[in-house]
Amino acid sequence: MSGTFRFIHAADLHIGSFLNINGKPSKEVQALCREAVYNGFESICTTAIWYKVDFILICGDVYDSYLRSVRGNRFFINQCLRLSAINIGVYVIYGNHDASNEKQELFHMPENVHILSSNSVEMLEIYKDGEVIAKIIGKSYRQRSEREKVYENYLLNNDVFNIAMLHTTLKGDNINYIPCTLEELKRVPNIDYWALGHIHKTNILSAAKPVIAFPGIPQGRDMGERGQGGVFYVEVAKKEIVNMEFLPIAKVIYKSIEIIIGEEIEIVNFADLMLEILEKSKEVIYNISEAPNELVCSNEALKDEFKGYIVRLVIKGRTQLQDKISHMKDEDYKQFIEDINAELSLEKYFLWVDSIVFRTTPLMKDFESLKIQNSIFSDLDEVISLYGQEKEDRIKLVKNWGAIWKQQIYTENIDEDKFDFDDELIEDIILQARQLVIEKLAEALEIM
Ligand SMILES: [Mn+2]
Repeated sequence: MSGTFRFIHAADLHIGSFLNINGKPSKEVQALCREAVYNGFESICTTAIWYKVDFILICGDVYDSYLRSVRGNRFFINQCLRLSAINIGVYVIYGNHDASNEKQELFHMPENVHILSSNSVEMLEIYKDGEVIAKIIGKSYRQRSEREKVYENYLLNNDVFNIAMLHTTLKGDNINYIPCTLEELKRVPNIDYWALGHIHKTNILSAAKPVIAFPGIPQGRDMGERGQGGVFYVEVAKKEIVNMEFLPIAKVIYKSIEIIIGEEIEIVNFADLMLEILEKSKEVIYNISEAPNELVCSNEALKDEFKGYIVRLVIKGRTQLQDKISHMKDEDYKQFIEDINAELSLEKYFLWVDSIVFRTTPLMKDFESLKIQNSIFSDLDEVISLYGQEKEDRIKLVKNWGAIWKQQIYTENIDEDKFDFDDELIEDIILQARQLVIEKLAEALEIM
């Protein structure tokens, strides 16, 4: 059919970076962590060939650093050459991590690779069977930060399917990575598809015309980049999107697993705790084959390449072990994790426990009976309730914790000297503070 084509929308490859993992996993897992980001791009190209797409879009951060390594550059080119052999085009804008910075490419790019200019907005016409089927418009970053609202110059007429590429935080007040809002993008006329990059989490912000979407990072590299990574696959016929899917790419997934102890079986020692952890972890391993992906996908071929999970265990619940847990020495903590990982050695998929976060509380009289005994406990609950989600008091509370805390949700320009936080962590801190106050009060009032 005339005007029918398909493409893949990817972003944030970060070639040159590796997966963070604690402890000493097997050599195979270590090698996997070193290679996973490279493998991710290779899988994207294999997928493109498998799905016979016409072109691939890469919306910024091809490389992890603008000092593109020889290896990274070579790898990118070699993969693009595979696509060139069957006429698949590659359209790239550079982002903050690989801003062009007037630096020369280390090698010549193959003819199928088109890197959009960093000097001015560039528009390319895409031909198929001698006809223009689409236009692609965009601009590469010149520096590590770009504050110009480039998308205001994304001006196209309405004759074919128009794709706009943009590397942005999609926040009106962010001056480093092109300030813009969803509404501003929607106001740009005649754009059918906004191919965004920069945010490492998959997010479809507008599902109808214009589609506005972040594919996220294809292969997460730390606990901040949890969940299945992948790309979008889009089919267009007669200027309309007729199919859009998320295709998983990541071979290794970072995951947080919550385990609540003490509900069914009483945990009296660390051996009990370990058994409980092993049981829950194995459930995760054996469920992988059923549903490793949260989003719709039909990428059966790649499912077989899935390798495993790097997990953070969050242990919650009431336990008589609380005293021992809170006085656990660093070396005992490390040994405990090592023992768990030894027990979980390679199944069909690996599961590596990277860290354990204890959010347990001691066994004690239930809170309702404490409230009856002393009204101070009701007062405590009232105070705590002031800090519910996104209230002014809560914002004040976090401010009071000091400048050492900094929300770094975009995993860009991470400030290593600051504690990163999210809503989940705030909840945890409040919960623990509440618990501590209850314990101390009960102790002081001698009602334990
Ligand atoms: Mn990025």
